[in-house]
Amino acid sequence: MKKQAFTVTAALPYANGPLHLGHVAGVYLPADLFVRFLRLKKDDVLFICGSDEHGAAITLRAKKEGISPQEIVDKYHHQIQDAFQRFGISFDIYHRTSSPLHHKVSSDFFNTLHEKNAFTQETSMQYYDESFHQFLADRYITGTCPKCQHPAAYGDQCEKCGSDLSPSDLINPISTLSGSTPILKETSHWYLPMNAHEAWLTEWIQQGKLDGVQQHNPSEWKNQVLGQCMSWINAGLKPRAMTRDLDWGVPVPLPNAAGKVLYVWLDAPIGYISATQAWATQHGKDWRTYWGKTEAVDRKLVHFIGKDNIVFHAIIFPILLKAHGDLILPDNVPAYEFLNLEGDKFSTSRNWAVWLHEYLDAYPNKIDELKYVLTSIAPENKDSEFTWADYQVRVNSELADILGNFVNRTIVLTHKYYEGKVPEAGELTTVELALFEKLHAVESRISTLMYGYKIREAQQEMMNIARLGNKYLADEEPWKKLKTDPERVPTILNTSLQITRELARMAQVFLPQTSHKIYQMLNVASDEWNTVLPLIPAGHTLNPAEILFEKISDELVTEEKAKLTQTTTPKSPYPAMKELIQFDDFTKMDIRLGTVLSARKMENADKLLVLTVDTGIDERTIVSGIAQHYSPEEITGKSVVVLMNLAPRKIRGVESMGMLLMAEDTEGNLSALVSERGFEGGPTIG
Ligand code: B3M
Ligand code: ZN
Repeated sequence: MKKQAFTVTAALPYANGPLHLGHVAGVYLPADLFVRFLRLKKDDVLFICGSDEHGAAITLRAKKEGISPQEIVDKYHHQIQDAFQRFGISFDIYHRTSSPLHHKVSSDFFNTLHEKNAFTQETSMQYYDESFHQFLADRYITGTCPKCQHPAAYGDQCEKCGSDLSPSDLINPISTLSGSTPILKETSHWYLPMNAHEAWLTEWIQQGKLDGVQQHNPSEWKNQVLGQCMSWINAGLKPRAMTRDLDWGVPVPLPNAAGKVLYVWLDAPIGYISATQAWATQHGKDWRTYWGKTEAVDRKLVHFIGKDNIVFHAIIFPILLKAHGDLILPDNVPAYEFLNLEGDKFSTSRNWAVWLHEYLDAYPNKIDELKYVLTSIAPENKDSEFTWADYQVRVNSELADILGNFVNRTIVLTHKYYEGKVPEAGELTTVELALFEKLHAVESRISTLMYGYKIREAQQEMMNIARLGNKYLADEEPWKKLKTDPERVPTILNTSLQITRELARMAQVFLPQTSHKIYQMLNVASDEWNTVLPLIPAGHTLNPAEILFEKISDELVTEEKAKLTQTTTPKSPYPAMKELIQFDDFTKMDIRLGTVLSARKMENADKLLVLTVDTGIDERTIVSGIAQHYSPEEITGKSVVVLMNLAPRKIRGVESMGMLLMAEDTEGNLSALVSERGFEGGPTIG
């Protein structure tokens, strides 16, 4: 039989924000457990990930934070990488798509496809923002959804009704750059004629065959993945643009393509290949080993992703891989549904999230607790929900009361009765023999479940080992038998210690730190999977017992829930900051110092003063709403900051030319930005 080997990828997170528990539960943790299992099985495996640093997801975030796209990706790449590392996600490499290597690999990939005539070039009319001289990516256009009338749908999707849209579907489109109505302008792009690939895709997805040769077993694919793929294909695949007019991304490596970059969903999956190349170079290996099959090795490509990425990994990327040639297509695409949080969707903009890095900061010693809970509720086949109360129950009544309790009793009793030395087992009874048989069955069930991506159930099987152990101790009651049947006690504890060792072996996949602690208590080195579990010899000395899991307090639950509500309904006395403006917006303002020559109250208006201000270039009238903060006498003679070029406006019949700049405190008191120094000739301070 061919040896099987794996190249496992986890979706490249956009480097546009931190990771939350939804990302972790629905991609990275299951991928990591799968890989840890394969490594323990001594399968050949490479685990690939990295930051996705291109596309509108990045440029929009940069616009929002008022910094450059490069600064955005640098900031979040490092934050994400650090959180993965602290949480113990064991990628072989965490690469990034802004790297020169990735730019080269994806350009070469594009060129290969271009040379093979995999693309067609087409012109079309696309929305263009005239004031920004820019074609608008789908996400830069908002408008009314044609299906549900939601007024703030995006050019690619309506987040209210979930419809996939294209910008031309939107009613009253608006550019988010300028707020104005974009015009349609001709542009030319390279398209992937997906329609031309329907026939082989159908055979490949439904039967797992490529050119008649069996590649994978479709019955191992999740129903949702098969279902989504077939509904795309049945609806008819359309040509899809693989390039964009954008100034951020991998430039299209062809003449006459200035200002055009590769579509992010073209370059991002190629990121798996460039990351492999980076790793291979570092380790003196040939990257092709991980992307090809040989006579001897059946290499399986596995993509762990969220359900919103299915079409890209199960349809578009396979078309690209096949068109390129000499590369394997995915063997499976385990896609996860979504995790919700305390009854609501995770939302970055509403800050309705538990952020991974914040959890790690607060609970650096509760990493396995989080892994356990997230795996228990992993959204494998349907959406699921994280709540802090459920977290508490699972840690306290499962990890602490079952697993922790069993290991602790076993070690503590051995210390108490035998000074920490493993007692010699007497003759095993049918109870022990049945128990060992069950252990063996659990081990092989875990193996089957893991190879079938049923990671949640596999973890439950590991817990069943602890349950078996607890029941064994409760049934046998060594603390009573010490008096009634002392001959049996060494056998019971010896057996419990062997169960503990099996638990530690399986926990290497699910609870690595806990496994490490148990091995330490047992004072033995960690075990491989593919061998019969070695027995701990009689007379072997154990280390002292250590508590594996502390109980989660009610206070922790209350505090964490409070944190969620606090950040969504700010108690701050300050109003939220207004939307960011660009430097260009700011420089349009002509701001100067002026001197108030005279001031009077506006008749019949409590709030208004009519001022005559010397601006250096003129004397002008300004009506200002500061009467409740300054009397005419107080303000006369003061230097004030004047916004000079605000369009004139008639206020109660008096034409006001410009505006005084004021600052407002939390009580609503205004103070003029009065200069300490006298006015000398109206310098521009803007
Ligand atoms: N960054 C989308 C996402 O995070 C995208 C995945 C790329 S995988 C090649 O959902
Ligand atoms: Zn809609």
